[in-house]
Amino acid sequence: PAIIKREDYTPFGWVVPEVQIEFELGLELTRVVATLKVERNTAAERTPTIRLNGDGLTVRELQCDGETCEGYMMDGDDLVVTLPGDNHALRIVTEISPAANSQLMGLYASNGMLCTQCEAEGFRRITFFPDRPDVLSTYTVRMSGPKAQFPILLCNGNRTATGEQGENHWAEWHDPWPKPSYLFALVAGDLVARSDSFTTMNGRKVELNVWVRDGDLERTEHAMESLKRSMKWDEETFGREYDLDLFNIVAVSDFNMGAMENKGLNVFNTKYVLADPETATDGDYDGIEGVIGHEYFHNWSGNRITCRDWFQLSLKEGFTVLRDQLFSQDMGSAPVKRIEDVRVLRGVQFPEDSGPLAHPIRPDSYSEINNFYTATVYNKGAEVIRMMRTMAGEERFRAGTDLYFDRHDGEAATCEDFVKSIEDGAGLDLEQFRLWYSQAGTPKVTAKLDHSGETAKLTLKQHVPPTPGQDSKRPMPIPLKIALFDRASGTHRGEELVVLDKAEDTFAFDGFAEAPVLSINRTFSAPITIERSAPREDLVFLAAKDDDPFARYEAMQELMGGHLVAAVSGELGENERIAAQADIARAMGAVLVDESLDDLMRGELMTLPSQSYLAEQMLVADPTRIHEEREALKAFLGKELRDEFHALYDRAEKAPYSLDLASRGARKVKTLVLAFAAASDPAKAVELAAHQYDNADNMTDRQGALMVLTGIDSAERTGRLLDFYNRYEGNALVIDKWFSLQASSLHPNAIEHVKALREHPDFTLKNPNRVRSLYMAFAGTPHHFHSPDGEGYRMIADLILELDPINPQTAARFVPPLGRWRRIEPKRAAMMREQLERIAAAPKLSRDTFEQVTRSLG
Ligand code: HT7
Ligand code: ZN
Repeated sequence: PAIIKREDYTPFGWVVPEVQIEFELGLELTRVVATLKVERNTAAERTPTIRLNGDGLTVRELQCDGETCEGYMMDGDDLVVTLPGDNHALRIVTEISPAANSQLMGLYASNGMLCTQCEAEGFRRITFFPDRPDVLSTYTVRMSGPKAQFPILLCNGNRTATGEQGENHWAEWHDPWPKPSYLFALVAGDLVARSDSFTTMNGRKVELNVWVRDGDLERTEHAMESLKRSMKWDEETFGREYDLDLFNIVAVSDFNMGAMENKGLNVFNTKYVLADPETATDGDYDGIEGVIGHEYFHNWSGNRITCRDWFQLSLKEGFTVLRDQLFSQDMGSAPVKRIEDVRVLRGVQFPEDSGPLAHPIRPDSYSEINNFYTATVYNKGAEVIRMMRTMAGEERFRAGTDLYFDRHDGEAATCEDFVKSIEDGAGLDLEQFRLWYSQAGTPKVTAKLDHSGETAKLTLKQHVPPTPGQDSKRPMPIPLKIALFDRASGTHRGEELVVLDKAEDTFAFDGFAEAPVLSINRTFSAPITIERSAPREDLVFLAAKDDDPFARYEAMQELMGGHLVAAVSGELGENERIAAQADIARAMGAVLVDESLDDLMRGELMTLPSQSYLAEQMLVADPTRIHEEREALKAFLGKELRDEFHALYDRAEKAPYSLDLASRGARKVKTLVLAFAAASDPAKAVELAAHQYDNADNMTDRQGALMVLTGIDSAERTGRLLDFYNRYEGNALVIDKWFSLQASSLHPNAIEHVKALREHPDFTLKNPNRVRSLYMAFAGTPHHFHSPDGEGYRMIADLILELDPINPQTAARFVPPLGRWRRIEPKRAAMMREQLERIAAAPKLSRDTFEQVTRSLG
């Protein structure tokens, strides 16, 4: 397959100011008549032809300026038409079969309704079109179809006319905002709406609808409230006002990703819309708020200003992730949200950055763009912009974003345009900072604090590791928030921001009669790893005293992580183990009883470093050993702090259900206590978890209890799993949880369970949520995926081969776990490679999977 390079960008030879499309809708057959007004782009090189992208389409009819056109040819899937003049009208007729579209890209059928997904290159599966983000057009759409089957007809923009014709009806929609084809959307189906309105800062009344299937309406209140909060927050925080009179959200159950920001018509995975206390966890509620916010914020960062080409994806995604993170911080607990975001970064993006699929946030080349919707482009992209915000300060950063929105409104822009706007608006010099856009890899910073006389000297060294295609790197500017604590008083004299922009630098701090305790990378001010050999007593100190909640969390992670890495490596003597465990228990014990902490934050401090984060800290990991040591530490703490854990549980159990932070915190610590009990006293854990399950009045408690029970062989396990299934049979999102819990459990036979679940009548490869619920949960559980006999790898490879012809985008997302082979002990690494080679040898692979597999084999 062809490699597309960023440096090869050239503007398109034509502009397409207006598009009119008529859809005659049917599940089996939809006829599409597109009329494109095309004009030569005077800013581009003159060309005798226009290339219209297609994917699996055939031309039924083609007219140019009202006459049948013969002057065209097919080049692969694309239609190339010869155009003599400077202005033409092209009329193209295509026919597509939504019911046969299992890729869920373009126009497809889901549960009897029709919907579209056009980002990144789905529009070319509907009609021939210059399907690239720098071609902006206004769209007028007329759709018609059987009224009984599709009573609701939706599209971008505003509805301008409707009518009926026998059993059919039609609607016409017009979107006044020029947009690229990837933002086009159409929905037709039997839907009902929760309706509301929002009045913008300039008094525009916007009609809001959340469309779902009949029966789901009750579960849309949180989505609607989240939408209104997002609209208000974007006005207050970024000065952004909504720009149409109507905003529609539609929930669909077959969807490749979380949601899609189509102009005025966001399409959502049901997972990010539907919630009530009985069926959704606190995490689900947060996910809905975050994704509703994310898609809404795209209206400015993505739609009003879009991307020039797909290499600039982080321009819209990195910035919008930052915006949704800041929104969620403001809506709930800011420190806990920051910790959660860092956990995702470390758990998903750091491994990506240190593996064969590493790429800069602005990639240089791709074969299949779907493979670049990554944690690097999204989450590291957000961190890079967050660093600019940290260096500029909130006010100057806002001046920078204001300038960006003013300067580039209506354009298809680049990452460079964004950086330049922040540079000019915030008054920052970002010359060297631009390296964050071009260099991949997570920088390692070594920190050493020396003390002599009255001076503390901090020596920082940075190293950006080599990544595929980038052997040597230049030092990058790394903004580090630091504080130096006085041991006796437990206070510091103010946080400072140091920017390390050289390979090595030293920063001196005077006035310290005694060696201070260093708190570094506070709030996780830079997406890097810190290497330092902090004495354990300093970490215990920071875990108890640091006034930055993130740094407190970090101290606990370092304390536990340092011990676990040493234990796994086999370097730990018995005395050292005892001493380390005692220090961890001391720190954890203090966390359990600290009255200044809220339970949400307490829960973070109680959380052990994840298996994948621990593996990331080792050159070559043995997943079984990591799992054993991690469980051993849980068991030790569970025994050592048994009384404190039980006291905490008893207190938390009394909190009545509500969505406020205190009540959520209580639920979080309860399930954490159960997990410690499961490791230290399984019989007690079963008793407590069964009780929690039976008495739960909400899904967070019920799922937490079932998670613990699923890991322990017992009659209670069998009974409650059966109860859960029977209770929620028919509710797809909850049954997804049932699959996930079993696939990610601590139970030693989880692989067998997954195999059996694959044959369950509710399992289907056609629904991405269901596939992910079983297999992503499994692949994300290292002690099962890395089963020593290689069975986990074989299962995932089988899945990829089976899923690839059905839904290549989803299939390709299962390749990265196998691609980690270089960082796994040699015996397993060989088996992982073997499976990658088996996939690569398949006679017919999608471009998506082929690219991921070949890059992973390196
Ligand atoms: N911009 C969207 C990304 C997307 C997508 C969504 C659904 C299905 C396929 C997709 N391909 C790309 C979602 C977002 O980041 O907001
Ligand atoms: Zn997005």
